[in-house]
Amino acid sequence: AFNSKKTYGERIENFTNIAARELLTLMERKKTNLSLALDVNTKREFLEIADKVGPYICLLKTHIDILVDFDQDFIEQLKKLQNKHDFMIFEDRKFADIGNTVKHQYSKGIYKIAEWANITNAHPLPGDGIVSGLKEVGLPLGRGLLLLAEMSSKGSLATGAYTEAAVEMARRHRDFVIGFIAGRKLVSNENEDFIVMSPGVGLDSSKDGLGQQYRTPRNVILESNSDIIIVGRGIYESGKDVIEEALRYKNAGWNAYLERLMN
Ligand code: 6AU
Repeated sequence: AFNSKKTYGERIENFTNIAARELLTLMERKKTNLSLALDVNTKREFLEIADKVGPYICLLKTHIDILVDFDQDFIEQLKKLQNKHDFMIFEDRKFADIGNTVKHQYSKGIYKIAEWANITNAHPLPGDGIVSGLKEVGLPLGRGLLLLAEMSSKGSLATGAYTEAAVEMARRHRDFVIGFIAGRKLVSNENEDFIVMSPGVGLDSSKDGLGQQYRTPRNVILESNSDIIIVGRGIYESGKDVIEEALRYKNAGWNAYLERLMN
């Protein structure tokens, strides 16, 4: 069967990368394909929402550089929540420089991303060197990388030949590149598997005022064969209870997946 017809659990064997195997195992165990994009600016808000939503997600997505009060204590608190709720961490760093520079950005500075983020992402724009640089740091630590093959925003330049080149780049680094940020499954060869994560998911609005475009979990998972829905403001800025909203997205994402398996 094609990988979109296989369960998350059945796909573990398609990967050698530790982070990919761990993620698929966790999704199967916790029955969730929901990733929370927690784009808030204070430690207090972040940790409070992460503690509430933690039980319903497979992956907590961070933008570590938007915290106004970041410190080492934040990382310790984050790790505590990770153990308490059993989720993985994805730092949405969108690396975009030459290999030597991203290596430093990934491992050093004040954030030391490689030390705590199971997964991070990069633009394929600079060429293979960006993957090689990140891999030197991340692979020995059991980390995984996603390439931004498409973007959810209006007018994105990541289309057509660029998207195809991203897939080719991923193929050359199968040990470290575990998948893509994209709106749909990009490879439908059953001998080849990549995990696709889709941002721009919302049930109540179709766009924000700054170019973001939203689609439903059903559209993303069932019709476009993506694997993980990334939801931010739809959960924590709806004005409603965050736990109820998280459950709503978790159920929508998981039901779309179950329907895909049965089709
Ligand atoms: O649900 P939202 O719109 O509140 O948040 C979407 C999240 C944000 C973006 O930085 C991120 O998803 N994102 C990405 C990622 C994950 O790489 C790529 C993209 O094309 N669009 C997008 O929104 O944290």
